[in-house]
Amino acid sequence: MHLHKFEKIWLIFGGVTLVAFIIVLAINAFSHGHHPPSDLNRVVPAMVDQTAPFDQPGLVKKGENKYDLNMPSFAFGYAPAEQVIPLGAEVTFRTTSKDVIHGFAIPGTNVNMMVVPGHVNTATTTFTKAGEYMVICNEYCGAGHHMMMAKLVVK
Ligand SMILES: [Cu+2]
Repeated sequence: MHLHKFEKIWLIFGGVTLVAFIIVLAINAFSHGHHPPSDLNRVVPAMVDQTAPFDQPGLVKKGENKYDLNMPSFAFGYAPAEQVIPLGAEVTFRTTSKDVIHGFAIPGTNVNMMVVPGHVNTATTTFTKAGEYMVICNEYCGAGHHMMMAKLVVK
């Protein structure tokens, strides 16, 4: 089989690029210790309301300016629907779904989780700016998806 010189050059370029990509990916994954989710935090979706800490949704003080916010997700909202957070607080959001897959995103922060029934998900952020923040669902979950939100007031 005859290959034109330019075809050979592009094939070699493509192959080298692919190998370089895989090497960078492997180095990155091993150096940062990336691994699949461990499934350690599980909950029965039908029992969320009876399972701690979701039986008492809301803010829990954990230390000096550190809080846990236990906030179960459901069609179509979050509990509590509105929460006041002290300015400067480091908040660990903990959520799970009572029914279908939901999203849990807070625009303007690093919080952006997929909420899968049966699994408990957490994300931590620090609120350094006062104001109102929205928790929004970014996974289509049904007819009321566009109204699925909660309000966080940082002051
Ligand atoms: Cu949704």
